[in-house]
Amino acid sequence: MKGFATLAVIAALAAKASAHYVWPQLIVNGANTTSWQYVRWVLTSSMDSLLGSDAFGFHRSQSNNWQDLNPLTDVSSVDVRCYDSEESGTSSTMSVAAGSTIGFTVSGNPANLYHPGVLNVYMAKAPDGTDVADWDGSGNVWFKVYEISAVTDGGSTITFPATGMPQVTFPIPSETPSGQYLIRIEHIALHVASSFGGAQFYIACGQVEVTGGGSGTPGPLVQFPGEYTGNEPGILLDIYYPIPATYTQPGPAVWPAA
Ligand SMILES: *[C@@H]1O[C@H](CO)[C@@H](O)[C@H](O)[C@H]1NC(C)=O
Ligand SMILES: [Cu+2]
Repeated sequence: MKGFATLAVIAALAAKASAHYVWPQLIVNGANTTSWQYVRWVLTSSMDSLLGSDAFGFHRSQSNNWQDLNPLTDVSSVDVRCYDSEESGTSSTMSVAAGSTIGFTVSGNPANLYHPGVLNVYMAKAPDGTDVADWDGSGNVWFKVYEISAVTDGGSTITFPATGMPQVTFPIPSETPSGQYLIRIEHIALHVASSFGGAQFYIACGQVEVTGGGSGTPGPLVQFPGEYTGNEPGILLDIYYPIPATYTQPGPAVWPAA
């Protein structure tokens, strides 16, 4: 009996897993690093709600993470920060030079950002004296360093340039002060975003130590949860009909201003 139930659950989860994606690898100096080495493990909430958090002995193991690629849909949850509340919430920290290009790879089936949506990358500096590995990213600490928005033309078409990307790369601003940071990437999939809570957030946080940094003052600073309510015009919208005439990217302006 128990075996049958377990098999049914595994089958259901396998079917679900085919629909989504995660961000397992930091890309540094043009090379993909080991999965989940510098990126914090992401949540396994559907497994937990179906089975209870201790249902499987391997619950906290790597294989479990790969079977649940589900997005976050509740932007008021603390998991909107790094989506890591049920895992260890930490990883190793990778050294990156200010001004260099880094990135995240996409894993899933298929392994690309195949949902239409927009992308943001935020950073947050660990408080002085705190190892980023021990820090949860709380407080008014996050600034945006990169975004890929939607392209509109007054209502004839809307396109999403992030769609289909197997990896996303972006520069660490050279003005970024040296120190340890969380770097948070999010793809906001908008294919079912016309009702509240329909937008799908694919989130992960890497841990980096910025070296050779500058003397900029990053901002504006925002907090997660808090920055999004779910009612923003760029989060709660129908992308199909009528075709939006304009699109408003969620979150603050990119730092530093171009
Ligand atoms: C890094 O991973 C991405 C995503 O899987 C892949 O598209 C890319 O080819 C990989 N790059 C290298 C250098 O292996
Ligand atoms: Cu999906």
